[in-house]
Amino acid sequence: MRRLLSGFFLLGLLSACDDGDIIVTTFDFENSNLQFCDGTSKNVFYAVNDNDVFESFSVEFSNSDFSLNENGSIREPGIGDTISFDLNNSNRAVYRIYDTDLPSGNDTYFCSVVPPSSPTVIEEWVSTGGKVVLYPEYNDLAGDSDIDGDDLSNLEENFLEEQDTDGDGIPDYLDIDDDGDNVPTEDERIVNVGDNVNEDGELDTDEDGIPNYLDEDDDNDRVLTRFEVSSEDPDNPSGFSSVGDGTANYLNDEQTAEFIHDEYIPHNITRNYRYVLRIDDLSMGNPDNGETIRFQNYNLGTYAQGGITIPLCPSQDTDCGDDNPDAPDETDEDTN
Ligand SMILES: [Ca+2]
Ligand SMILES: [Ca+2]
Ligand SMILES: [Ca+2]
Ligand SMILES: [Ca+2]
Repeated sequence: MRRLLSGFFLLGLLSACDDGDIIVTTFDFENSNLQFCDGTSKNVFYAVNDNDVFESFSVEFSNSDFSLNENGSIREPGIGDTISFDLNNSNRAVYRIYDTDLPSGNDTYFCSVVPPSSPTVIEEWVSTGGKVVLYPEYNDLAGDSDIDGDDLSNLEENFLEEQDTDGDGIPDYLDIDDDGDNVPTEDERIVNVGDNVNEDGELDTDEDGIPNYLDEDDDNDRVLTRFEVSSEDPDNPSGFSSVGDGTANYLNDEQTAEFIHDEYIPHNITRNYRYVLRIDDLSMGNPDNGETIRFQNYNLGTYAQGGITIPLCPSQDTDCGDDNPDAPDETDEDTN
């Protein structure tokens, strides 16, 4: 095991300073995909390597912000919120080498009050100083991602320019209803046999070149699609049809009945993000031999979370956020 450890040191060794300490700026666990568990007395981010050497690197800490909710996610992301804490007696980073691989279900090993007796730890390094910095960032900003699920990629919705067709403060790449007419973009892109399309092949009922999903008056009858509704169902243009063939009024320029209202369909979306974990000025000590390793900025890796609901409100919808009907709130007093 001594040989293994020496090799491990040499890999990351860039320079050595003069008073016995070794300074390294890379490490085998950097940029790992992290796992997370919350035990009764601590939370743990960790990474495991079961290839040539059976080893792990973990960060144990107590912080009430980091407990899993019933959905298995950490908490509402606060993009831009950096969380940091010092490594000390209760918050610590631990590097271990084992005699064999860890059992499946690593959470048990890292988060149990009494860890399993196997595998045996044959080498252990514990932090003697450092500052953990955790920051969340979105993980879905690639050009070919489709954050709002309307089948148009971020790039196709001009996400770099933050295009906002309906001016509701929600850029198109995050907006499930890009023209604000209460018909979801996803639905306004369904082309059936016989439908009019524009030169891009997009549904364009009134053939003005503007696809329905970006057209606030889809049939060009001078009544906005969002108002071609019934008073019983004011936020659903698709549900209002007054002729026998089932065509909704908003797609029929001979029907101009309107109902003025200020209803908006829910705009919440789900997003993927990740926590990036970095440790500044990390020093790791080996109690067995008194050796110390130092790292200036140790980028341990990222912990990814997907499918997190992000509440969004069109700026014109003044009621939005007060009584979200999708929120499980049993105390919500709804007068309807
Ligand atoms: Ca969109
Ligand atoms: Ca729409
Ligand atoms: Ca059109
Ligand atoms: Ca219309």
